[in-house]
Amino acid sequence: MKIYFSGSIRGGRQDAKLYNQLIEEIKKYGDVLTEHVGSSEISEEPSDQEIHDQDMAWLNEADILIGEVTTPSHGVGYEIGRAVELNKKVFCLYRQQKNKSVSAMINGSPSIECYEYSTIKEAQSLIKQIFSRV
Ligand code: 6IA
Repeated sequence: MKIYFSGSIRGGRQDAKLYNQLIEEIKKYGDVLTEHVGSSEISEEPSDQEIHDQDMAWLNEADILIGEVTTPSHGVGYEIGRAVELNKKVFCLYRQQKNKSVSAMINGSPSIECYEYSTIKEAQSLIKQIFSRV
């Protein structure tokens, strides 16, 4: 199983450690193609076009996309939309935030399953449920 994990980069890195914890959990179920999303250091960046083209190649290869969508990110939204068009299975996880809710275009899409969680334990349990069904 090839898994594309999406999480905010330029949209804000406040959840980077959490992404890393989620990726560690998701790795139990297959190969995560986008481990850098949970990386704590941003090393030398390739050009934007190289990033886009590489990520699209990985998305094409993936069986499933799992996004952590609490921190709004143009890139994550774009990847989710492209994944839906590619008929990939798409799951989004998010935490409840004050004065902020997940975009209706994500939460309202019949092609995307969204799940709220508040602790890493809950997220681990959701991930287990997701992979028991795909
Ligand atoms: O708009 P954003 O930057 O928040 O979009 C985040 C999403 O776009 C992630 O899910 C990634 O898949 C993708 N993305 C954005 N920037 C990069 C990137 N930069 N490398 C790979 N994918 C990216 C290089 C820095 C990296 C080493 C942390």
